[in-house]
Parts: sequence; C-alpha cells; structure tokens
Amino acid sequence: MSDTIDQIHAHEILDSRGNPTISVTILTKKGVLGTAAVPSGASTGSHEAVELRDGDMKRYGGKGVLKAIRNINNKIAPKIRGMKITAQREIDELMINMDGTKNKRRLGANAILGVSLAVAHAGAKSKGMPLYAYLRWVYDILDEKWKMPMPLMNILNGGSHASTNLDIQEFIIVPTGIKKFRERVRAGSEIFHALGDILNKEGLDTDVGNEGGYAPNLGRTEDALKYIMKAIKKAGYSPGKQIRLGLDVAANEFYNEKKDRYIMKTDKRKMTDDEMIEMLEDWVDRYPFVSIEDGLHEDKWEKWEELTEKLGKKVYLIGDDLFVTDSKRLQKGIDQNVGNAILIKPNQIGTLSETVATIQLAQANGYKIAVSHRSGETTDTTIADLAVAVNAEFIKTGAPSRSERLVKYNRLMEIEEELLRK
Ligand code: 2PG
Ligand code: MG
Repeated sequence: MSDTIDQIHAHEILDSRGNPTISVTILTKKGVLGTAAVPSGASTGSHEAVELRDGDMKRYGGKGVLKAIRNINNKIAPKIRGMKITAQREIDELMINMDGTKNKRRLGANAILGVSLAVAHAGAKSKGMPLYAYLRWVYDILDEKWKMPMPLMNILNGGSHASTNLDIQEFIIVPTGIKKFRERVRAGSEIFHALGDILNKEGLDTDVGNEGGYAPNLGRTEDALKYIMKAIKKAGYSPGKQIRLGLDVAANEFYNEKKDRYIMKTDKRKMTDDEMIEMLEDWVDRYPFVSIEDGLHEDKWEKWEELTEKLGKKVYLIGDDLFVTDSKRLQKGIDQNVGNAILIKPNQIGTLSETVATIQLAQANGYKIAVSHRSGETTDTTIADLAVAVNAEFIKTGAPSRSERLVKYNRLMEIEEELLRK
C-alpha cells in the first residue's frame, strides 16, 4: 500500500544571518518524517518568485514569515493531506494552481518551496532511498551514471555579502584538476587557510562575510585575484592545472539605472556594458578562469549576447539573476544565444518540480548546471542531493567555512562514499 501524507507542520526558524525563515515537517501515514528548510537571498534578482514576509515592523524588522507559515498550516496542509507522498509533481502542481499568480506572491514561494522540499524528503524516506536516488526515481531521470559536482567555492566575499568596499560579490576557486570530491574539498580548505595567512600578513581583515569567505577591504578589485592566486600556490596547488577561478560579479548590485553605468567604488570607475565586457575579457586572458556569473545586468539581453559571443568559448557564463531558475527566461536565453550555464536555486522559482524542469531544459540545450545555495542559509542539505541527482557540473555553496555552508560539502562527501561503494 502506498504511503500518504498525514500531517504537515510549518514553523519559523532563523537562517544563517539571523533572519526568520520557514521549516516544514511532514509526517506520513506510515510514520515517516520529512523535514526541510528554506534559504533566502540578499542579492535577489528582480524576476525571482516572491518571498512572502510579514512586513510587521514590530517583529524582526518586518522580516517575519508568519503569514507564509499560516498559508502552509491552514491552506496548503488541508489540501495535500491524504495525497500520496510520492506524488511530488501533482503536489507541486496543486500548490502552483492554488497560488494562481505568476510569481507565487499569494501563498509565497518560500511557503510553497518549504512544502515541496519536505514532501521530497518524506518521500525518499518512505521509499527507503537516499534523497539523490529518490529524486532520480520520482522525476524519471534515466541517467545511470553518477557524477560528483565540481564545487565553486567562494573564498572571498564582497558586494551585498559583506560590508566592505568590494563591488564584486564572489571570488571563487574551482578545483577542476582534482578528481575526488573529498580531495576537492580538502584543496578548497587548504587554499582558504593559506589565503587567511596571506591576508593576515598584509594586515588585512580575516573576518568572514555571509558565505564564509574572507571579507577584507582591498585597494583594487584585482588584488582579490592576486591574493587568491598566491594562496593557491602557497597551499601547494598549481593554478590553471589543479585550481581555476570563478566570479559571481552580481552586476545588478552595483548597476545604476539612471546613469546606465556599473559603479565600481573599489576601482573608482563608472563603467558601461562594453567596459564591463572588456574588463572581464582582460581578466579571462590573464587569469585561469573557468566561470563568470552575472557579468552584466539581468535585463541587458543584447549585451549578454555580446558577452557570450566574446567569452562563451573560453568560460562558462552562468546566468543567475538573468535566468532566475525560470524555464521561460532560460528559453529566451537559449533563443538569443545568451550564456552557456545556469545557476539553479530552487527558491527562485518555488517548487522542486519546476526546478527540475528548468534543469532538464538547460541540459537538453547544452547549458551547464550549477546548483546553488543562497547567502542566507540553513542546515538543509537538499541542494547537495539535487546536484548529484541531475549530474550537475557544479555546486556553489560558499567557502569551506561556517556550518550552513559545510553541511552541503559534508553531505556530498558522504554521498561520494556511498556511490563508491555501489
Ligand atoms: C548569488 C547568491 C548565492 P544571494 O548571487 O549567487 O551566492 O547570493 O543568495 O544573496 O542572491
Ligand atoms: Mg549570483
């Protein structure tokens, strides 16, 4: 007999920045529990699904999520009670229809995603499968091979993730020349600590930003790249061979619409789209880059096309705020030859089923997949399993520092061991 949903309970918890978010627990008829928690971004793209917050300034500065929680406990729960726990697609569809808006503003994408993820966790347990294997089964992913994702480790934080002078949000190392996931994590950790020593000796700050990477003030943006190159060597790795670089420019965050310029305060420059493209081209020529995310503003499709023409053969151009895990925006990108990789954040779209559909559209069109955390995280590890389930090329889950980042890396090391035993 198939297992069904018996009880659903949502409550308010705090994320890694100390802001309220949602945790959902589902109990099945057979007594299986599934729990999930929802992350939250800081540099959110304007086309993302709506994160419903209370706006009651007397609680958590307006950031409470009690409305979203009531939507789960009072509206969604009675509708999905009794449904088959493995009916993931139907449950997601039902919530999408119940909400009825384009951007999930009625029930809240945070409410919907919390349920969607908890259903998956309970479904996996009910079937006695690890989540990564269950996701393959429930979404009819036929792939038989398993591949561990390449971590994009953000070891130096700037932009909206730190209160320093760096405009660019994420300076990333990518252990492309290292085979085992466990050894990739080790390289990341060793380089992270080497970078800490270097910054310390330079008299720079080694406190960390929102994603666990160091967050110093620097003289010029390029200093970040220079210090990271030095750290790679100091830790005994060869840049370009074993370790390459990545960036999340998060260009939206320092784009000034009125002036139509990217205001880089670190370098005291006001840049046009063309100048941004030139700067990125120059860096790609001089440093061993493998990926650049959101190099331009989210709505500059023509300029993105130019960027892709110029750099698309040399690096992965990842669309985050550009595509917002939305198959419609991705399709536009595919049609216009924009980008060649997509960042996947389930909370940008609001259900696991839509997330997987976007991944499948990307894969069918040769776009690489980078499954990602948010800057506000919890100890939820769903993205680790999701990355493995879909054979994602990359996972971006911060520095090898701070538990909400490390739980994902630790989960992936556990999955790797499990897969090696198979
Ligand atoms: C990003 C993310 C995660 P945020 O821009 O890629 O690193 O940041 O969650 O703040 O949007
Ligand atoms: Mg981004």
